[in-house]
Amino acid sequence: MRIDIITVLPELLENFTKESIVGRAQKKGLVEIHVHNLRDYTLDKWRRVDDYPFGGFAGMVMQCEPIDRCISQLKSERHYDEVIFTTPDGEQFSQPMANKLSLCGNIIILCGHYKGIDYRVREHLITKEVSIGDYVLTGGELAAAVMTDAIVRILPGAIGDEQSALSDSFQDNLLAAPVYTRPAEYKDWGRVPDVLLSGHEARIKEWELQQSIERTRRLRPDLLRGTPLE
Ligand code: 6GU
Repeated sequence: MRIDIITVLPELLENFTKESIVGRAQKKGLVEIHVHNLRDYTLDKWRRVDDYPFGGFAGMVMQCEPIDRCISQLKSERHYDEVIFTTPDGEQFSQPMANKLSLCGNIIILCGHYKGIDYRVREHLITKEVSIGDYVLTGGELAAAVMTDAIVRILPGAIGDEQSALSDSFQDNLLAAPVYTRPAEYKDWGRVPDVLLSGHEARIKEWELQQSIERTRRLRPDLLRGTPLE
């Protein structure tokens, strides 16, 4: 898989893509992440990529030309399954969307900024508009990082234990069960549940499922609406 991220703040994303599971997935050859500085694609001698909005509204608007030049260049090199724009008025990002995007060959993520982008870009170049939640960020870079992280970590082989991505909270619409590690007793904070120390695999699985259901009912009953567990 290949993810191309277009941004006016490449420094914000460069470290993120090198670190942790995303960094390791790249070294393993599971994904290539390329960060492009939008300013490298403007013909403006001041390297400006935004301008005042027609109509006299407040704020600045990202111009068509640098975005068009950058995306056209990428598209001339390979096929892209999606050209995503990060925007608070987009479709809400979710685990099913991450799952679907992780099956793509190549995607572009264009990070929104300022008051927005010239609407013609959205009509002519963008195939999918995505928000990561109902709050406003100063730019789309953190949203692009969130999406990239969620997509890359479920690529087969990205996480050491293949099982563990599938047993995540949300992967089956249930929150994950609590986990513990050594020591089995710490201060007076209570013991790790006996069943986890029993070595009885079937009983442990049963406990894990019961915990998941109980925590989901208590913390996120909305996830169970319309299911037999409601
Ligand atoms: Cl994708 N962008 C911005 N600027 N704010 C957001 C967002 C995206 N998702 C939630 N808030």
